[in-house]
Amino acid sequence: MKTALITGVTGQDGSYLAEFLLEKGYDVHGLVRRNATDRRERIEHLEGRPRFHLHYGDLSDSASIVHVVNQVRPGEIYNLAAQSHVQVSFEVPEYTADIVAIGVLRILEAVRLCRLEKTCRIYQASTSELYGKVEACPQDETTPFHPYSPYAVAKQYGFWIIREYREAYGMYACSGILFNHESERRGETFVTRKISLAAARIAQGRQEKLCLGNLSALRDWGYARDYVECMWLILQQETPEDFVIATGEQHSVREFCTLAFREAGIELEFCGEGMAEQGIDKATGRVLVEVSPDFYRPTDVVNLLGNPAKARTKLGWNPTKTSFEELVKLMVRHDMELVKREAAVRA
Ligand code: NAP
Ligand code: F7E
Repeated sequence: MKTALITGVTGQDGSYLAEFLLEKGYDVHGLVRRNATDRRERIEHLEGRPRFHLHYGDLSDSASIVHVVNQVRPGEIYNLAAQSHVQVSFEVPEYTADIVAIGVLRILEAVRLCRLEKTCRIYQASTSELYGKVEACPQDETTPFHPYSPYAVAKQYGFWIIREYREAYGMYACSGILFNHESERRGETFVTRKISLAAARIAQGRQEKLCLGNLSALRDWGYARDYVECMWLILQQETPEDFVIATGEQHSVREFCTLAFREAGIELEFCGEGMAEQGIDKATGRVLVEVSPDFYRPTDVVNLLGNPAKARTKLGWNPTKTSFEELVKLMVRHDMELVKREAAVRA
């Protein structure tokens, strides 16, 4: 039986990956950190399954990682744990660097200390944020990096230390350079989920308006459930290599908003420019979307578009299994139901 260790198992991707690996017959171990509420809603449905195990640990704590790696002795490690919010990384840059950069080093060293470097394959959750202030469009595996936030700079260290250990020690360690991927399990402060939830709440009279930052930012948004398959495929290749995982399609935050509100039954019209731009309900004339400086970043990445050609050919992966339109629909439909249930509980 194959054994995998997932850091970040309580996150969006970790929960989908755990499901995926359990389906494939793996023994799945997840690293969780202690928190006061002990809420693990994304993996609640997996807890208690015989092949699903949780271990306390923290990427800031080398000893805990060595202990878990030694106990589990995994054949595959998926390092998904991170302080993953770009805007938050401007507020907690040192912590972000500790987890997102040095955390990767701690995992690599734990594998070496446990003498697993010849048998354990490591996947590192890298990111399109490495392209940052983009130097070419679309971006592929050969595009130069220009990280543009404390988060991205830390991820760049993670990318290079993985490559260094691959070359220095012959370890099977590689990075998936994943472009934004979203789902009904996305954290509520990332822009897509913030929009899908707000559209559902506004449509059901539970929220007045939605305040956003840069509406013109462009992203290549895919579906997280489709992307975890690539993480696994990357570790099943004969030789370790890095891959860009993206859809090859680009949309703006404004466009995401328009589609999400339409799915919730509201036709929006955007008027004005910059901070004065507003999203207005065509039927009632009510202002439902406003721009706030609170959601602008000191430096923002505004033009991400990935080229998934290598993943398509070498991994045989289909980048457009779930279209952008389907992604928006499934998020809004999920949140419409969620808001309905919340309202019923309160009533
Ligand atoms: P997420 O939902 O924010 O999940 C992050 C996970 O990391 C959570 O399980 C969190 O645990 C855990 N974590 C945070 N700090 C930790 C620490 N100090 N020690 C141990 N665990 C810790 O992120 P995601 O969207 O699933 O993304 C997964 C990975 O892919 C991240 O590394 C992210 O940077 C990267 N990535 C994401 C995207 C995307 O679009 N989603 C794109 C490219 C790369 P708690 O539940 O306790 O907070
Ligand atoms: O922002 C703009 C914002 O926070 C997307 C992480 O998973 O993907 C994610 O990082 C864009 C940015 O994601 C709001 O300025 C406008 O340009 O949803 P986001 P992100 O920063 O792209 C990458 C690949 C990762 O690796 C990260 O871990 O939307 N935007 N208004 C807003 N963003 C937010 N959060 N909130 C707003 O109100």
